Amino acid sequence: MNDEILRLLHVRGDFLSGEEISRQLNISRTAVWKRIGKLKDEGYEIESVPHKGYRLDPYPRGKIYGWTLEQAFAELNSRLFRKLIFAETLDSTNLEAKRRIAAQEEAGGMVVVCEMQTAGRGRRGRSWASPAGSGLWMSLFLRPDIQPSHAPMLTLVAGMAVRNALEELYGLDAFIKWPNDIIVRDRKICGILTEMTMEDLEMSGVVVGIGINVRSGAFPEELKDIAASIAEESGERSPDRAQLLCRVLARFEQYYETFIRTEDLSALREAYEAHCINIGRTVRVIAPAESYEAEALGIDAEGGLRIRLGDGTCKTVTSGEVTIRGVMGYGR
Ligand code: BT5
Repeated sequence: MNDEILRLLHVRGDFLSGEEISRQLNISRTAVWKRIGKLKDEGYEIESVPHKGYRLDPYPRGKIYGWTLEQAFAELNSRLFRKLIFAETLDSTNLEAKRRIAAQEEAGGMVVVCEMQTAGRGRRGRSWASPAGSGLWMSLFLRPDIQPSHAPMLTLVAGMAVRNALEELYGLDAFIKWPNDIIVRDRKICGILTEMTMEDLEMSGVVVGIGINVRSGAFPEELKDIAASIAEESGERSPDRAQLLCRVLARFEQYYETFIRTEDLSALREAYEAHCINIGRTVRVIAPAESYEAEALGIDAEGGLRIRLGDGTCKTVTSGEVTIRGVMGYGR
């Protein structure tokens, strides 16, 4: 019933009287009033004005509406992304994508989005804070015909897509911190987690999880100094997450096509390096057995980071092997 009220308000797009709702749904005016109250408690931004009725804010600040995403997704008319799944709450969009893939034969091109993750995941068992109303938490499922060793390159492809979208939509001066973070003013605005799916011991597909912070008010205290968000950085009161989703998908598709054509990052390398915050700077390389400083020179066609050590020798490190830290601040 609450869904029906929402649909009526959505279709109307303007004020709809309590009387009209009660007539259409065959419930009492008091029942309408109570249900509207409940929907507001759930975060739906519904304005109530005496003698006019109720109006659903079409550009909500605090909540993603599933149909707004669906509509924007349909209009995107992507060749690559064919299916959108939206849920209010999930443990993790990556886990949900993997469950769906395991349960049924999913074609590639599925996108999973949710409003809130209860167990958002970072790399190496770390967690990703994903409160409601705070971000765009999404996973892309793809079935690229590539060698499994090339799957991690999709993290870099996704990073380029997000960086670009943030600059285009909000004018943010966003940088990529190799391999998987997007940084604005020295704080992390987006993290990416790429995982492979397996079938009969072979790679069957890739799940690219992307978390973009839209508003940081609800973040835990310990993230205050390390997390950035679109609202905070751009001053935009209500970043439209449907628009953001579509822009990220569109840019991803564009870079992905180039990636698939060459099956590596050779054609994207220059563009990646142009926005990678580490290049030309000293980084701390943290490997399981040792940690040292080096100069980051660029990336190679496989997405590894090329570095120069103190003694002048050059080598390439991969994201599976090492973690990189800026020497001054988060990215620098
Ligand atoms: C990442 O891991 O940066 C990958 C994050 C991927 C999140 C997306 S959301 C949709 C999809 N579904 C999932 O379950 N995950 C993906 P890592 O490099 O390990 O960074 C994790 C670290 O970032 C944590 O240990 C915190 O220090 C910090 N962190 C946690 N939440 C954050 C947030 N919302 N914003 C900025 N930093 C955060």
